[in-house]
Amino acid sequence: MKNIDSIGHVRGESIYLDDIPLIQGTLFGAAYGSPIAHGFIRALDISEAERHPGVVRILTFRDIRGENQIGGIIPDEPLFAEQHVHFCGMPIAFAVAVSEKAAREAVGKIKAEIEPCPVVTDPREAQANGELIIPPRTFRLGDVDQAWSLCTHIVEGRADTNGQEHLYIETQGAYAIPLENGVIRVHSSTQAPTAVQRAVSKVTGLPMHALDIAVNRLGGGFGGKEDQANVWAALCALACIQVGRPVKYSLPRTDDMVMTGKRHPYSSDFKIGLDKDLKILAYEVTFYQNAGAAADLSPAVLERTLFHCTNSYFIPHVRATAYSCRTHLPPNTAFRGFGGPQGMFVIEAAIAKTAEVLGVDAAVIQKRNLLRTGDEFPYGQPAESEAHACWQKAEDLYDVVALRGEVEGFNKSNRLFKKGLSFMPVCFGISFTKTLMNQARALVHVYTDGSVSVVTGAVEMGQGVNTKMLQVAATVFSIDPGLVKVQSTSTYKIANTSPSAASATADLNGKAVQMACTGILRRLKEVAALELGVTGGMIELKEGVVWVDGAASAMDWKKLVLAAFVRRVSLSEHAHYATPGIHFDPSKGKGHPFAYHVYGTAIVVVTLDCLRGRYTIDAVKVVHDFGVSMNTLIDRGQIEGGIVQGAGWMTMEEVLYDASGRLRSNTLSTYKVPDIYSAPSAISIEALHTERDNLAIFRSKAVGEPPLMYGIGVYFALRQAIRAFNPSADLSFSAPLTPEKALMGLYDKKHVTA
Ligand code: LUZ
Ligand code: MOS
Repeated sequence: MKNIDSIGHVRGESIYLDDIPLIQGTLFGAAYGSPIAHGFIRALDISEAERHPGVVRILTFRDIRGENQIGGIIPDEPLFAEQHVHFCGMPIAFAVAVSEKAAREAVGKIKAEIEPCPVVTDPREAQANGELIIPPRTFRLGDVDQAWSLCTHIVEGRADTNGQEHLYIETQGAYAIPLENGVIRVHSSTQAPTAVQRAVSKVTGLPMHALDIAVNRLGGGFGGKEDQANVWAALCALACIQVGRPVKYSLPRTDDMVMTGKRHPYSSDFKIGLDKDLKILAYEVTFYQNAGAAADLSPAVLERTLFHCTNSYFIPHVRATAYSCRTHLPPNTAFRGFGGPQGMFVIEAAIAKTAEVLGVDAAVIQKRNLLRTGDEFPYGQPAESEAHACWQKAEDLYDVVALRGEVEGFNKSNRLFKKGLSFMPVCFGISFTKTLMNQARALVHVYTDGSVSVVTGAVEMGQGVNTKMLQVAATVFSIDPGLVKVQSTSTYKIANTSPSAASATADLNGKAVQMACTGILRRLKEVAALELGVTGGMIELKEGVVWVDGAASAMDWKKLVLAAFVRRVSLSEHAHYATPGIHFDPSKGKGHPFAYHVYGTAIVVVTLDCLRGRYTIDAVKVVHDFGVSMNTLIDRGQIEGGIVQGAGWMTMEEVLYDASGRLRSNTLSTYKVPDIYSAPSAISIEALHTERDNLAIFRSKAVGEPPLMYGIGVYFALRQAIRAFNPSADLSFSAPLTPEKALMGLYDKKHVTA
């Protein structure tokens, strides 16, 4: 089934925040962010801004009625700076005016006198200063210290990954509207309506039932709107209460890029030990996460780095330590993969370096150490592994022997162009690592004409979750999908929602839809039995018709629904789903946190222009563990998008802060994401069908985040190509591997003088 939104999107009819028709009297906001990264406000002059034509109010922390606090996990993030500013772009004031233009002009007239303080942008420096968001976390398996003595080969090194701008097509924003009875409705471009509701409640002092947070759809989230939509919603709601009029703020791109956090950059040290057969025995890793100036979701992201620090491999002795380091960057936040990609990059770097030192193919080490069913992850959960199956199927299906032959042949016959080939296996755990977040609700109504309305806490952000929810309802009822509408979510319709995140949205909300529909169906079947005078027979609904004992009856769906209504039987159901069987004890670092894991293997081939440092991604060939995909079009779209986004992170996207903590890559001319010319020339996706029972909705495994990590393979394929040109190239593990870096790597000193 096609994504139900596709027609609305291509016709421009889909309604994003900025498409909501304006209510008369709407005012527009613009935030004034700190011009420097660290300091103390000594004076704030808003008088000129207040006099600017069209300006209605300039708000500061003094206008807050509740608490000046929007921190989610840790209360360490004021909405407005009071004295202390700790990142560039931190909101200090909010101008409200009759037009966007007037609001932005007013912001330009605000003057802050800020006494500057030293700025730290490097996580290792922050850690050395004791600037940690939370105490260090460690995951342990086996006994690493003992294991080194058993190792034949021990390799150490350092690996760094940079941040990543979410670059959702729709920027952040909110639109707050006063209703009657003291209620405020906030339209928000958020992945987390309830998180917005909590933040707005805290800042305004209004109880949660006075706040309807409505989300129609997002033009992309990628994690950037899991926690960081709260700010704009809180600003607009606060202003709305203060002036009694609707207030909207839809961020200009540069404001968005400057004021919001990104994927966490990490700097890491690794030590890996192998026996003579290249079995990895021990792995020790230390992660320095650049959290930025406040906690935001950093502690949870840090934890997922630890969960995925051994990727698809079984390593019997592991010690992984992670520091969440406070720097003076905007608070970094969730981004597709949520710390997992950062952890996986380091183990892949450790394996690549080992392979280089020993002069063996990295794929040999990778394959020899893949997880097997029953192997234990460092957090205690046993694996139900598809790692070998994916790898082997990829080798066979894509004829790796021939592929390698082509790469080697090409490299022999070309001096200034070199190809590289890498394998990237992926294993990603599905569930929020915070167990309590793994719950969802659905509300289903069947109307007397037989049409069906479904609403859940799921936020549609382009990932196709509404289509999947529709499919669940249509499948359970066995009716034409055209009879089902999926409504947009709001906190009045569905309460206490978890964010649409962690790849788990379709599973959690889909299960709730399944439960709600099943409840209604059970009652409908009872009605059918009464109507048809059946006792003890088997009643089924098949393609809109009631069947009795395997034979179609004269009663169809519409007649049945009407009969139920006449008999005063409820045609509505609200269901709650909580993932069974998961638990995790963070103090021990052990448990069974994930409902299941998604596996896959990508083979990546690149060509590097060794004169210019430019490169192309020739092919990404994937075998992906879908379980049983319930929507192959949507799932393939997610995989293609994930690969391109992951490759962008690894190659060309370069978030650049200068030493004073100012974002230099703050526009689309200085921050480059993959376009059609830099996307892989070919992406092949083959399914590993796994019939194993699992907790996924209709056994269709989650697909949002795992494919991003296939993109990591691009980095290592490029490294292979560089070394094909210059075997003694002394390359650091530092992503992104931009063409500039590739060029520098190709021509180290030795090579140039040789
Ligand atoms: N968000 C979250 C996530 O709050 N917890 C998670 O475990 C998670 N994992 C992936 C993406 N977002
Ligand atoms: Mo996310 S990184 O699943 O919001």
